[in-house]
Amino acid sequence: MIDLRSDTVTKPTGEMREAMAQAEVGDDVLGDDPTVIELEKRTAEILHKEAAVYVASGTMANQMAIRTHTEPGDEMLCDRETHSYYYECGGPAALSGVTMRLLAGVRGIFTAEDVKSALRPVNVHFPRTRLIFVENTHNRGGGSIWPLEGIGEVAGLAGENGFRMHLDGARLWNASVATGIAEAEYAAYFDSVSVCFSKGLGAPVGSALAGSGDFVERARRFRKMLGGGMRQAGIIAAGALYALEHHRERLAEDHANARKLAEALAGMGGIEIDPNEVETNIVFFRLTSLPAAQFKETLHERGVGVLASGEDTIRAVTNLMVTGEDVDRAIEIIQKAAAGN
Ligand code: TLP
Repeated sequence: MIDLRSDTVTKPTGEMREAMAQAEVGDDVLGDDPTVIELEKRTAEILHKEAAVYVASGTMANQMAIRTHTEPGDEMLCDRETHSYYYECGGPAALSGVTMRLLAGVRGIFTAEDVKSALRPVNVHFPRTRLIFVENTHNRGGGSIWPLEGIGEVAGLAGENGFRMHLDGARLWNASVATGIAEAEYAAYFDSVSVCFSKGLGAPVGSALAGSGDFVERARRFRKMLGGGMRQAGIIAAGALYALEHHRERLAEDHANARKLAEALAGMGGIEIDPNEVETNIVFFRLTSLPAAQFKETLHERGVGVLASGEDTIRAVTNLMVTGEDVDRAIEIIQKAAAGN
């Protein structure tokens, strides 16, 4: 199976398993798991933040950030396709009592002008806008990368209006490798940043939420409240630490594979895609004559895993388990299926 459903499907490598087997552990809720401490320290260092907390998932990191920044009744501004709105089970409403004001970004990227048009005058009727939420790279935007300048402009407005800024950086690693802009340069504009170890980096479990010391201390309480206090978590943190140190630079291979796939798809009948929009490891394409659900099934039967992300849209994500030769093979299989053979 050439599994392009997501970059979450990766399995730990031999070296990663070895690091996990050898990991020193303790009780992380009591604060003495040395491997978790090391992972949190290293993550904070890379992002140039005071502190970080290791959590079970990207969803948990985002939800903890929203809960920590807001009070019930507050409003957050985000793109209409953002992961926290689209795929987190209504978490902001359920867990934080927060409403989401959706901005019409382009491929997940909104502008300071979009934020300006959502500003409210101070008035007793209105919810308090508290948080601006950015996703970089943007999943449903097709792995799109936010321009640093645009982030700066949005952050400038946030500063003027007393809004907090959160970055869903599940794939911030991909943005940095693709642009050469360090993770910390992006992170500098945000009060909090979530990053995932279990996507492109290939670790089996976990994400981190980083920010100021006070912010992370408060977020830790919400992690406990949500049942996310893990005990000998060093076992999984060791996999994350290994991935953090060894798998960031290789994301360039995933990007090259995604680009190769996109360019081949662009030449196929029955498929619409602009390969220039493929900036990192996520490839979305549209089928002009076949339903996506059926196309996905056909590919699955022939050994290629993809996701149907809409009636006529397919998502393919390159990852650690997929080689250049796998992509060549996937291209052949997709071409046949798209031609109805
Ligand atoms: N994305 C998953 C699915 O949930 C769609 C995927 O296969 O791409 N932020 C972003 C930008 C994400 O893409 C994801 C996961 C998360 C947060 C949540 O991470 P987890 O799955 O660890 O909760």
